Amino acid sequence: MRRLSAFLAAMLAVAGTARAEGRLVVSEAWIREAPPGATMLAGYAKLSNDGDAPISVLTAQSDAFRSASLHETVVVDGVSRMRELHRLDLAPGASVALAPGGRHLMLMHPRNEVHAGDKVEVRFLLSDGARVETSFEVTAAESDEGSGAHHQH
Ligand SMILES: [Cu+2]
Repeated sequence: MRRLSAFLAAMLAVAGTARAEGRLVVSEAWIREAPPGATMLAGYAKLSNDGDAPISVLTAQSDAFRSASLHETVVVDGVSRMRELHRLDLAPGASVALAPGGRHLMLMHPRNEVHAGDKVEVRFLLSDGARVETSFEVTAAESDEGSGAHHQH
């Protein structure tokens, strides 16, 4: 029995090194500071796949908010709207920007107020079961650049 499990462990080790694997890397991650009492905050970041297999990001979670999801902004009949994005595919070597006016991390109902300078832990869930823990920094919005961020749900 012991010999068999050692054999299996060796096989798994070999399989583990040979298998192509995607790897999500999150950088430049920030959350736009919102006025006190705001129930919705948006997070932005660069998501890259540093691995050698495709990955799919399914959603996000944060203990600091009652709900989190991935959103995209679409223009329907000239009106900018947000809708949930249920899957974000990243080919090996590809990266995608979550940026104002486009795809973003939607954080709803903060459990405590968040202020500029705070760090918020966010977890991305991948289709292969991987969970990627990241930290977003709350940052004050720069003047007018964010005025286009008023969307209708
Ligand atoms: Cu949104």
